[in-house]
Amino acid sequence: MPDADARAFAARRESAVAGIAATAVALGISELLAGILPGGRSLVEAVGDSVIDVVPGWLERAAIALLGTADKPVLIVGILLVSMLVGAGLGLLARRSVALASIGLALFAVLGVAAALGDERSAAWAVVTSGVGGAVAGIAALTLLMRAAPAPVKSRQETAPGEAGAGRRGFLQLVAVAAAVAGAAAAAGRWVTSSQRVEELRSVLRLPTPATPAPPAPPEAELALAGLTPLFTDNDEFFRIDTALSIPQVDPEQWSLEISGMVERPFTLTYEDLLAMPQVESDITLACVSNEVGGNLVGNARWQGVPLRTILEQAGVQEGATQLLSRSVDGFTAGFPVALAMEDGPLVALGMNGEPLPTVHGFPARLVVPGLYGYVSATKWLSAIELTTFEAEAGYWIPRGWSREGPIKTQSRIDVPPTASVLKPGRQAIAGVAWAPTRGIEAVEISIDEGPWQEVTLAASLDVDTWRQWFYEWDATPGPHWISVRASDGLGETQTDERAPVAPDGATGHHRVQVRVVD
Ligand SMILES: Nc1nc2c(c(=O)[nH]1)N[C@H]1C(S)=C(S)[C@@H](COP(=O)(O)O)O[C@H]1N2
Ligand SMILES: [Mo]
Repeated sequence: MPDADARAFAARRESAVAGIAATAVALGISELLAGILPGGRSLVEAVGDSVIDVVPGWLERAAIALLGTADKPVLIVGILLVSMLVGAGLGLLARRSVALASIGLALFAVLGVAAALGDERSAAWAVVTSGVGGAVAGIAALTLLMRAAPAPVKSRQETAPGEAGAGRRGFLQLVAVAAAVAGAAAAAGRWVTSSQRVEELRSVLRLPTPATPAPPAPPEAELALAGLTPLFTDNDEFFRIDTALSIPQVDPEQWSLEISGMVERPFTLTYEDLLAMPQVESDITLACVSNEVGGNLVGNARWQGVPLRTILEQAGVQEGATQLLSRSVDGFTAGFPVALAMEDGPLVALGMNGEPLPTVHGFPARLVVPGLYGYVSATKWLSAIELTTFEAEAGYWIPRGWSREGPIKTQSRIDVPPTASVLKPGRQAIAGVAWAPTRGIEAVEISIDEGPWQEVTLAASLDVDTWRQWFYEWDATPGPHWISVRASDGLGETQTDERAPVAPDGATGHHRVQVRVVD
């Protein structure tokens, strides 16, 4: 009966699908374990390496000639396809006996484990654990899927058509869940593996000594006062702003920076090219436009890199180019006036506080532009610099309600005493930081309880592009008090007390703390 044939075929097809899904779960879970276990090794990759080892030289050369650098991905895809074929076979076997198919799946895992054990960089227990974990997950998936698979031909004739339909739907849902689990586990495992690789490469990197080092920070630029923000922000403490859900893991050996658009000579720089160019070191305070008055989205670092101008001069900026638009590997973009890019100061930064850029701060390269908020300038995981116009394209945040241009507004902050402090009467330190990158800080004043503005003592200036510490010795009297601060920049402009929200171009207003002085 042709109808029965068709149903028998459908049942076989479902078993094959179940076998493929279960094998995918096994591979996915083994990839996940390989990623998170120290000394873990992708079994799929290990099999790939073993294949390369046994393939005759002429075949390997032919593959490279034919596929170029795609030879490895093609090999991995091949291994995955073969795995899926094996999975389909195991699924068909599972119709006879799930136990036999499970043994088959376990043997398949043993193959991967054997390949990975041959790799001296991997830890045996991690390899075995990921193999066992993958096999167990795959067997569990196969058992569940075979149980959910619509009934075989004979009994199906006894079930009502509606019921059979529901069984099929349930089965397909389970297959979809298995596929999703497999995909998510594999992706997570690969992500952890690549971040470990990038971290490994980064940790052995040594940046060249800068041709133009920053002068040592004058000791008088940093006041020894508990609670006051340090002059340089530790990399671990530096604020972070990211639009990407997961931090890009960029392999510097694969990375390059493209300079294109309205330039005479478009070109591409590798990480090695950048390391070979004369390096400059400079101290620059980076601030986020979203920093509220008194907020912490600001940090100061000693950056090392190649002056943006050097790169632009090499490319030859065409007349008519008004915007320097930078792109990140994660799709983020930021743009600022070309005129600013040609000034002294902006860097394609490779180093931060004496080490290669931390991954979260843009490794291997980012832009740092003194005087501009990060959202228009400080592209991390930089991938391209394009000379263009402001009309042609707007940076990531501009259509989202932020101003096209983003110069950093002068801000000042009270760090000591923190708001809501309870203090003893008598001599008390009031201290903080103030910044107006490119303009510098000329004066800082405080006001107690809305009284007259009084000048504070400024620490020595590190650089006009960085924040400046300040302090004041206060004779505290019992009672509640308000302390306000305001700064004046190098152009003589004093911070307005008018409050403005962070959008569209940065907050304004004076930072104020409330304290209680109790005898
Ligand atoms: N690729 C990328 N670069 C980016 C961002 C981002 O989300 N993605 N945020 C920008 C913003 S808004 C700021 S304030 C700075 C923050 O840099 P940090 O995270 O190193 O402190 O990075 C800028 N560069
Ligand atoms: Mo920002």
